[in-house]
Amino acid sequence: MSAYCSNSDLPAVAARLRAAKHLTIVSHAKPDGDAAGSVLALARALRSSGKRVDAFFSGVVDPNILALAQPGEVLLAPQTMPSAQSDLVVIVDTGAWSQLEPLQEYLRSMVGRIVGLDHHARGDAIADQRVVDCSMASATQLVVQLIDLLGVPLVVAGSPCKYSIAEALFVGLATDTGWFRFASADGRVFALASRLLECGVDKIALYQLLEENGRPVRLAAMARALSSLSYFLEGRIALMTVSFDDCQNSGAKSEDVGGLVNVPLTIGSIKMSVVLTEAEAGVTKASFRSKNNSEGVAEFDVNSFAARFGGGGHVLAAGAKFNMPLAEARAKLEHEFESLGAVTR
Ligand SMILES: [Mn+2]
Repeated sequence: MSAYCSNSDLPAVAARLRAAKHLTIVSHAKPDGDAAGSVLALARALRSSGKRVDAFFSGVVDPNILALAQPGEVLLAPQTMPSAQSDLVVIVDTGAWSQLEPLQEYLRSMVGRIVGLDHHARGDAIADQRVVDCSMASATQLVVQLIDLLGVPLVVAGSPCKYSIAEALFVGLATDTGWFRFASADGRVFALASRLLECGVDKIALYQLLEENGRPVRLAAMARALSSLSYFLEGRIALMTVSFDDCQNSGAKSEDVGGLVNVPLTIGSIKMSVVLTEAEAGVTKASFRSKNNSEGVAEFDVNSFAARFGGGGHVLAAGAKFNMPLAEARAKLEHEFESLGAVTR
């Protein structure tokens, strides 16, 4: 993989957006708050400056995330595919083929007409023009700069949208920082949060929608997952598994168990938490989380760890996908835990 970094800057990207008439905006599959917030904020800003914009969510979409959009405001891929007639595609909050599966063929057909805005450490050469800033806690911090360059206000008077551009930006900022708890929540994050709150963001409504609106099957699935808990490296690593049968029997979908991986980190001795989920037969997804030590250094760099399995993300939060059943993925993972023990103390 070649170095994944900026080859452009935001003013140059803004100029390219201004020149386009018909834009397509996409993000990673299974959009989280940052992916959805980035897509919605940018789409609304470009529409309000007179552009034709097709905004897409792809893969499995959590109904609470979908509720951030107005009915019909975003299209769902792969059920609907973007138009090849677009002048420009903007990819936000990812640059990795592995996260863009439902759109791969489309994106390959659009080579040379793709702009990327990302804050992840790893990615591929999909966008011919990209701005990658890993110092940003959320992609919406890049999107807001672009919107400012486009000269669009963060609250558009007379907009029919239930949530404003400012609220879409806030969702990305809040969710990617664990509602402002993570180490990534630095002064710039709070400065932007302050600006967005001044725009009238309803943070209570957003918190309730995204964090307090789960289904009861969530607790049933969590109980099963907790009963699968096992420890590695003298209790420093916690592993939970959600089997295909668990998913079938509990009726829980992947969006129902969001955040499960964070639960073991509430225990002092646990420095890394991993959840393996076989939501579809023969495909096992892994979520990795770590936390900082008292010096503010990651106990485990889960971005590099996930990269051993072809995944990635951030130092404290990453994911990977194994095209194999749960038991096989688990064996691979446990083998790598052993080598972690050898290199870290
Ligand atoms: Mn993000």
